[in-house]
Amino acid sequence: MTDSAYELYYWHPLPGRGEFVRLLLEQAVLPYRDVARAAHAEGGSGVDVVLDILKDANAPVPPFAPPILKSGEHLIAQTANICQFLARKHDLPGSEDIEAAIALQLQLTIMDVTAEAHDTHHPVSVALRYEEQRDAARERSAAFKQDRIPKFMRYFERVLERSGHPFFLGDEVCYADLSLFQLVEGLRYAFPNRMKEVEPDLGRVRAVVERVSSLPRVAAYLASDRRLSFNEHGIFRHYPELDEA
Ligand SMILES: N[C@@H](CCC(=O)N[C@@H](CS)C(=O)NCC(=O)O)C(=O)O
Repeated sequence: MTDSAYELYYWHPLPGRGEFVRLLLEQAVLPYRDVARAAHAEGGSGVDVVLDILKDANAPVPPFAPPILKSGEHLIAQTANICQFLARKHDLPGSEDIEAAIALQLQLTIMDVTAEAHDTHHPVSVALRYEEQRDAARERSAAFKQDRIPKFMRYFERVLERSGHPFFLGDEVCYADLSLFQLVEGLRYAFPNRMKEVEPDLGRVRAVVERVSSLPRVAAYLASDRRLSFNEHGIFRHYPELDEA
């Protein structure tokens, strides 16, 4: 690790929104310390370090929620904002002019559907356990599967069709492509039955997912123990009763 390494703060062991940032850091080969994960590996809590930084009174602009990227003295939050910050700072695809606006537009849309995926298991309140809002979760999941998954995914399919390129912005992968991969993988985990029904119409989206997973750095990351598997504490959760027809 170098002095200039970023610090990433995200609840461990949830992949959650932290994973969108990790994929970008890994693909761009930007050195980072996964702080909560490191604390957990050292016998501490993967939660307390995040709570501590949320309370950090010294930050000029305190973040509201993780993921949080520490860059020098600054704490940067909001997943899409972190992605754009890194793209700009390191001159990555999707960092300039109109492309910057388009990459951010796509990333924000991915974050919208991600929030809706979260709300399928927590439709009433994040302060309640899933088991306390199961009936509402069934209702919310039914609508998400019926209307929202196809609407969002067909939108991404349409964007890729118009692009006419292997990725959203052209021949090079941008952070929104990496996040599309994570979104599709998350939805496949959470709603495998529904995704099997909608995926046949999503040839371009599936091709991007395949291309992203085959990028050498992403492939190495996915095969490493740094990659966190989806689980029932994160955003994309698999509850069989919510995936039923
Ligand atoms: N819009 C924010 C949402 C951040 C967010 O909701 N983070 C979750 C974890 S994935 C959290 O800890 N939220 C705490 C809260 O909302 O009180 C983003 O995209 O980063």
